[in-house]
Amino acid sequence: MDYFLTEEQIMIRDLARQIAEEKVVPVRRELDEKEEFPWEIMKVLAQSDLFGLFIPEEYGGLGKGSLELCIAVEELSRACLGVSTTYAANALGTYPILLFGSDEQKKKYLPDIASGKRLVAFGLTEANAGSDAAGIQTTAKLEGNEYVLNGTKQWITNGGEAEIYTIIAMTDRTKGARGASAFIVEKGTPGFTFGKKEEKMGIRASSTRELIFENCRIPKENILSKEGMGFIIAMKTLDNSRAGVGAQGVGVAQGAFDEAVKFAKQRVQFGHPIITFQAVQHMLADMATETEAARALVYSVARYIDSGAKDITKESAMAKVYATDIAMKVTVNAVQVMGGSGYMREYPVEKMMRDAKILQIYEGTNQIQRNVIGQALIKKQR
Ligand code: COS
Repeated sequence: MDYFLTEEQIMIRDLARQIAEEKVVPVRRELDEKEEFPWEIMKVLAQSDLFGLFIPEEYGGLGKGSLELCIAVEELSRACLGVSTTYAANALGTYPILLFGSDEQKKKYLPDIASGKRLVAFGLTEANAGSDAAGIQTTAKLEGNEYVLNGTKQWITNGGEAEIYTIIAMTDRTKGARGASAFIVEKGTPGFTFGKKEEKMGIRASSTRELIFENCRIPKENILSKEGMGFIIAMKTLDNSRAGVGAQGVGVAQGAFDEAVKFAKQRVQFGHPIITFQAVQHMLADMATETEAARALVYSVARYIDSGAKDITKESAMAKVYATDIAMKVTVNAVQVMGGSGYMREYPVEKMMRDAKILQIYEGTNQIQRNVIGQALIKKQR
């Protein structure tokens, strides 16, 4: 399919693909087995300027948009979702600053993020606030010139490894969603520590930790926008980021599909390569079609975001839910096409299947995405 990418977008795709093939594929199994954070690969991405893709030129980035980011995320995901999650979560954590930061905050933080010198993490989720994002209990209380943070964030991607954290906390619990605010917190601030690294089913190269705030004092200038804007900042951040999760789905589906086709051409049963059997062909045909459909939707939504459209909530949710449901289906079927071999660690598809599951869960479960789309449909009919 021709997606009418510009020469520059093709260059970004080829660069990310080359890094994925040369630097990620050879180590992905080891990273998964050892649950090792992919610092070496992050350094390569930084040297290749890929951290600066979506950051404006005036803050040291390349000034590209959501489509370029999705293209890079897709290529990395084709090789390893643990690596691409680390990279994509950095963008997730950066969006609050990019969308709501003051010029001063942008000047202070974005150049280091664009160069890959400092990683970012987004802290919204808590033990009792997952789908119910407005239910967070971490508090931020203004005392003189400082906000004092107390509470614990759970399952934070890049936790412990990142140096910059965008945190949602309640400044006024009585106001519900309208009582939340967003803050920038730097690693090393007294009162800010990390819990143990979580042991996960998949995306094991990525780091997932608790963030613990105990009377953590930050300058009051570290608030993003103003008090009460935290929930909106979180929602707009997710609106911008969810197309990227869709791109992760497209990438891992493509990776699994490629493996399944390669295997089906080589594996001989009943005297013929199994790809000549219609039962296998039909599975591969569906996998190819659905992956392409997911890619078309993700790219369209990314272009829609880049057009400056104001309301992207429904479209982002659509890209996320469709592409990640397809990713789960395609990776499961890649294992099925490859049979016993697909189930073995010697081949990469069992990892892809384990990895893909998180895409239906994080950045809003796929049930929440359907709620978001449903709510948008109700609003439109009013
Ligand atoms: N953009 C702008 N504003 C938004 C918005 C969006 N995408 N979504 C909601 N809002 C606004 C609403 O308009 C409402 O404003 P008012 O107070 O002026 O009416 C306010 O925010 C509260 O919205 P709502 O009542 O819809 O909030 P709910 O508590 O019902 O929650 C969902 C809405 C479920 C959509 C939200 O909690 C959510 O996205 N949950 C999933 C969280 C998630 O993705 N977690 C993953 C972890 S982060 S990696």
